[in-house]
Amino acid sequence: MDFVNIQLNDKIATLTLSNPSKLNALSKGLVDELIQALQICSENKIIVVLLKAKENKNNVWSAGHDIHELPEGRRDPLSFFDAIEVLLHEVQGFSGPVIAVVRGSVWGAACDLIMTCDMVFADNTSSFAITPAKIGIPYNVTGIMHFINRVGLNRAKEMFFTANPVDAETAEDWGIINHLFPKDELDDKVFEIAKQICQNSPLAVGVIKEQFHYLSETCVSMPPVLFERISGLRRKVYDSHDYLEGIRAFKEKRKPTYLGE
Ligand code: YZS
Repeated sequence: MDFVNIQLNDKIATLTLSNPSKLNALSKGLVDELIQALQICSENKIIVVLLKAKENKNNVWSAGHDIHELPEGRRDPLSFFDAIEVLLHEVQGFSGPVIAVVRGSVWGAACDLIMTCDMVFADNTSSFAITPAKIGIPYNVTGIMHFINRVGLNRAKEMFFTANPVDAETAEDWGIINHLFPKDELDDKVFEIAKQICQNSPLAVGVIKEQFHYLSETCVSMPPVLFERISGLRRKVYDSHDYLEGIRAFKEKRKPTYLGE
């Protein structure tokens, strides 16, 4: 694979995002490989997947969606069958725990990926930002639910409205991270936890994971009309001048000028 490194170690697999020159941005190429890597893990009866990212000089775990690949308007940028969304479904549907191991900053869709993982362990260089408001993107319903489920309504609003990175200590306090470990101990500690999980019944672990998934999804019961209204509201954003402006400003390395239309 070009962008993902796979290491299989008995029942534990380590998948490493490996495109440091692009700050491990979630390009379609990288995401498709990650999906393929999870399928390889299933075929090899892997119980625990550790998700890591190759370190880079910018200290970025992943810069999120590759902004150059976002559609330029008139199309939902985060729809159900887009690669990143498919990846999130695959992580949720994987038969055992997928554990994120984080050093450095995590942005946008990569932060959603982290929230979708079953557990997150990190060191004190980590930070977590969800940035659609900064770029002018209407976020999708499931993505917003991932954040509400993990950090609660108030903190999710703070993360989305400010788009500011949440530092490691706060992230541990808010429950984004299960545990912070010292930088040098992070890998060994997480591997020990993975080994412990592998000693338990894989069938029970897998079914419990599925139950957590269904139970967290059933928190919201929404009448169809409300769901359609949300789709309409999101469309207003991705059909707007401001949607194009956010993406173009990023590409042109300038501050966006939003008109609110
Ligand atoms: O100038 P070159 O060609 O070297 O490219 C620069 C950046 O343009 C590029 N780059 C990206 N390219 C595509 N997609 C990205 N997400 C992305 N991020 C960065 O990488 C080269 C190095 O970036 P610099 O800015 O020079 O590096 P640095 O000063 O260390 O800053 C690193 C960060 C990560 C802080 C900075 O690049 C940044 O703010 N990037 C955007 C992070 C972000 O907001 N990601 C969210 C993308 N959106 C999503 O995932 C969702 C769709 S949403 O927006 O809804 O949350």
